[in-house]
Amino acid sequence: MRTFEVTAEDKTIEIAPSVTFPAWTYNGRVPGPTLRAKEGERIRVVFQNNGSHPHSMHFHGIHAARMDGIPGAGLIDPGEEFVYAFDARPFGCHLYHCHALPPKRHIHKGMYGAFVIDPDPDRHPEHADVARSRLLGTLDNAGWQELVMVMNVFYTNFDEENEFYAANTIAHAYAKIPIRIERGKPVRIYLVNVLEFDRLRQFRLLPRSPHYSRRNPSAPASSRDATKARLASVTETRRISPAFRRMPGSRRP
Ligand SMILES: [Cu+2]
Repeated sequence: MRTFEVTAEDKTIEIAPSVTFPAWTYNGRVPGPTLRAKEGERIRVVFQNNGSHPHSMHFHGIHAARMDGIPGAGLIDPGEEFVYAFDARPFGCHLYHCHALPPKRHIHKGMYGAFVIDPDPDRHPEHADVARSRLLGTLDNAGWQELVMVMNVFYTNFDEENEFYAANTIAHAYAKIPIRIERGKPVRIYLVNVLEFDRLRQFRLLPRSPHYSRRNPSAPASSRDATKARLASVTETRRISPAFRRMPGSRRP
């Protein structure tokens, strides 16, 4: 059993230097905390609404209808608490978000986050080594560099057209301060796109060097592999795990 505590609260956040945004948040941050569990593990999410509006948590994945976080099933008023309980499945990189009406508004205000379910190696004997590499807490997983990136967007002038595009909220932050990764150690990125109003956006890796490959991260990639891995397109509210070593049979429901 794994328990998470999540509180909804109104909070003004900074989305670019000196640009503030009146957000609705999970745990005071946008995106909300990344919730991670092992496939099949029982999850309890104790959700407290300290915000000014009704809110919920709607998890992508499989669970009972009464745990769906929609009106009548876990959508709660300010001051209330609800406990979502379900088994983590299927494994993969998922999204959770508020499903109060209209969801578009609640998502734009900042109510979303990544929900990662690691595969259980015992359930995937034919891919146990790859599953172990994805399972947090294993030695195999410790050999990876893992990043969570939530691609998000904000409009700040009420026109419902996006002005600030970001990964993890702060516009251009990684352009100014690149993410440092260790050479020779494989990288796995959990990428979630919660873009509103625009349909398509691309995620690009722009390395100069051939140090990565989708098939074997320790081998130099062919230029064809590199091109394929470099450009992954994700559509609105889709999520992918463009790990440079993908798990065969990885399910993306
Ligand atoms: Cu909400």
